[in-house]
Amino acid sequence: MIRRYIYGNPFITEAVVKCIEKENNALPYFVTEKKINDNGEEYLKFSLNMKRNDMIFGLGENVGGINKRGKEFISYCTDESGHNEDKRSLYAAHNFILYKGENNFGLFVDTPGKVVWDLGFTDSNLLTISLSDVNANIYLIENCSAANPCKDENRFGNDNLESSSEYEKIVSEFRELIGKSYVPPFWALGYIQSRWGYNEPKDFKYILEEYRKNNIPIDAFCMDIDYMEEYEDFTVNKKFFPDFEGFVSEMKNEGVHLIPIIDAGVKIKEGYKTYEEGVESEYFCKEENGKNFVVGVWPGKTHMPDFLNRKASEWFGQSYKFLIDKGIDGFWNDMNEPATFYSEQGLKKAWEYVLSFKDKELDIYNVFNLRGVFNSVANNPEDHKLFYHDLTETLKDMRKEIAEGKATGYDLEDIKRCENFLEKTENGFRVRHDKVHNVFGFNMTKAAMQEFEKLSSEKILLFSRASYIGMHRYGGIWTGDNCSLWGHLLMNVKMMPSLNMCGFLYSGADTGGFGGHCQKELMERWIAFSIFTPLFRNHAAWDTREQELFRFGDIEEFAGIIRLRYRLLPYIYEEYMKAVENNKCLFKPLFFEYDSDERVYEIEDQLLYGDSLMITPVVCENARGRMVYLPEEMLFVKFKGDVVVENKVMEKGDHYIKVEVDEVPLFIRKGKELKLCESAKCTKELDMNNLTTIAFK
Ligand code: MIG
Repeated sequence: MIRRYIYGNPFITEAVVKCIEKENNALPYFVTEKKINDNGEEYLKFSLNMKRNDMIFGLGENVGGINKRGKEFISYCTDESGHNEDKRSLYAAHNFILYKGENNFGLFVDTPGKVVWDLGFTDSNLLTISLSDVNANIYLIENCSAANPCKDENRFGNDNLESSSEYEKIVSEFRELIGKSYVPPFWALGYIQSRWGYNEPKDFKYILEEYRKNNIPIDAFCMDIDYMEEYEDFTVNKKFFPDFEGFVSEMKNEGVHLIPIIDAGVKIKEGYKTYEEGVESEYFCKEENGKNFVVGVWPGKTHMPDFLNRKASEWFGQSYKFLIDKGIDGFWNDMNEPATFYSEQGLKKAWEYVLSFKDKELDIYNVFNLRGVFNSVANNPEDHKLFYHDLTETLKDMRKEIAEGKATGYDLEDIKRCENFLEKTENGFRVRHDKVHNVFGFNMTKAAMQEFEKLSSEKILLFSRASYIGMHRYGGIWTGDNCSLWGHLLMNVKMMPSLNMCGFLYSGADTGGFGGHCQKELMERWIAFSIFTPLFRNHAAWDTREQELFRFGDIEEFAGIIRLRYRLLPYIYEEYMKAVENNKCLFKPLFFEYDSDERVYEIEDQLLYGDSLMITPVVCENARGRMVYLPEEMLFVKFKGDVVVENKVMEKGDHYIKVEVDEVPLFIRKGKELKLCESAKCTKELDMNNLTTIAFK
């Protein structure tokens, strides 16, 4: 059952697709207080006393474990390249937790501003959730054991939903509230090669040739900012790509798709189409005085499209047409937290500060302050108070949708509350960016996907860096600038179920690590995990060791693992679709199924994958095997590359399994099966009708 608690005048984030009636009783479990912050403004704080063994799961894209108790997290979309264990914010704001206590429940805090989740960090037995103001929709999901809401007439109707644990039911009910997850085109489940620094056709062609020569399947390349003209969105560098269309179709004939990047900021340059259109129609975010806000990003000075303004969104979404017309059928949206290198105001202040110390003797504090000045100019939250979003047209459109019976997730009362939250202007409504920061990237991606549906009859691939719950309906996410670290492989493993709980099924990390120099063994272990993530992309920064799969020697070892991914695609696709249709997770913690086994709550490096499998990736350096815990008897299947080399029933309990660097272990659950096809050089050439089955009857 879902209950909705309305506090103050919440902004309509469009995270939910069902309009739940207002609950008049107080939110149970939590003490609710109004507090005053340092600026004298009111905010809401919810507190709950935790028992020693209570656990907290969820929060999507964040560092830390599957159980996040003990840490503090801040939902505030941030361009964060150091994904250390102590980082409190990454690129997303996924305000959903699954609480395991005396009463299990799900809680979704739907508010577009900053939210601080103190999960027993300040006081180990106290959970507090602090909002940045007094306005939010809070959804409590509990008592889901009776009627499962997700009994869908779906074409994969072989699910036994009655056997789901309460955790799974809570998550499913939440997922039903926020709407079905995005389904990418099938080719997007293939292997994607990427690197910041592929400049021209010959770079891509050379890599493709190596992949083909070495029998490594591949379906797509990402194109990073290098393909553009001076980092201008919706342009192509003519020097490098004199015949871009020809190149796109040449690659497509090879079964390879190109996925260009689109950045949020639009370069300020006379004569540049997107800039001029945006200025002309007033589609950019404005300062308080009405001047277009200027922010430095890749292209130099830019304006930020006002993605919260539906008119501006439509325009920006339509701008992708330039590339779609050239045969492009996939995109990744970057820098949409939004990431900022500097604001003019911030830069000015920084210089003033620095110059004030010129020729003076520095004490130790000043030395540190000075060193930090230019670092803090980038992605400075203070800049978020300098610009505004115009909601006038958006609200008109929402009212129209309600009148036409097309609105989901909000009614007239919600609109009125939202209008009260906003600042009234002469012609309508506006809001300062910091108050709605977390839905910026969401709206960029929504804008694109909504227009893609008009622009193309084909399904288009889209994934984004920043996100908010609700965005999972419009595209996938990659988890940003990780590093070539063993710890980041483990983080990838632990993050997948949390992302799935929040609806993000088409997701994955930069395999091999974005920053840093990847070593051979790390890459092998990483691809052996990423073959299970729907978004499977090898991506790296320009200044790191080249990490395409033929760069490490022993190429056949890499090739075999990628071919296994392709062999698994019938299973991956079917389980993905089942997860979408039934609002379930593809990656599940073990306790989602084996909830009565106390042991499994501690296990975070083994995951259930779809209905049939348990996966047990090797995430440790120099390991030639690992310990696994089997909550029941299972069939152990070990692949060397894409060939089965071991296949035996193992009983419940602890085992050590040997796993060489070119091997992939998995377990088939009792009464379940795994369907495999033969591998091919790309998804287009897979024969999905000729399947081999490995079953554990
Ligand atoms: O400031 O486009 O996360 O994947 O390669 C860096 C260059 C901007 C950040 C993305 C990364 C991408 C990079 N971008």
